[in-house]
Parts: sequence; structure tokens; C-alpha cells
Amino acid sequence: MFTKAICLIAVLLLAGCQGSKQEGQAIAADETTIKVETVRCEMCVTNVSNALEKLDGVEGVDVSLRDHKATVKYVTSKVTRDALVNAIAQAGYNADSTPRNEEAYRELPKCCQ
Ligand SMILES: [Cu+2]
Repeated sequence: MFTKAICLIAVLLLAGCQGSKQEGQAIAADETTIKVETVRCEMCVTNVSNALEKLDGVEGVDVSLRDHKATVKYVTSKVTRDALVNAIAQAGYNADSTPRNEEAYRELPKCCQ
């Protein structure tokens, strides 16, 4: 009887630990805002959005043409903020203090240059 009670407590404790671990993984998402000053038209908004959305771990992107900023929701265990900034720069747009990739910039549609 006593041993059974110990076993039951041990099982409950174990289940409790696993439960809280899963909760921790579920809330590992963050939201950040990145300055994208060279975004000038809807095509730019699409280009920047696509560059971010193809990254694994990005859950939501909102690029504001008026405010020149990209708001990104991402899973911190899958992708870093630096990787988000780099993806924008590689698409041909300045991102925060990271300069755009000039080659990618030259390949943008004329309306975006
Ligand atoms: Cu454009």
C-alpha cells in the first residue's frame, strides 16, 4: 500500500515536469520591429514579406509602407533576429543598420530603385 502511494506520487511528479516543459516551448515566440527605410512601394512590401516568410520559424510578417518598418513574429528557438535582418538585406533592402546587398538591389524592379 505504501509503495503504491510512492509510485503514484512519482508518476504525478514526472507528468507534471513534462507538462511544464511543453508549455515553455509553446511560448518561445517573439515579436520584433525592423527599420526598412528603402521600402518605397507595394512591390517592395511584397519582396520584403516574401524574404521573411520563407525563413523557417517566421510566423507572421507585417511590412508598413508608411512607417518604413517590418513587424515580424518569430520562434526564437528556430530563427534569430539577426537572420531576419540579413534576409531583408539579401533581398536588396537596408534593414536597421545593415546595408542592402547591392547585387540584389540592382535586380529589383525599376520602381523599387
Ligand atoms: Cu518597390
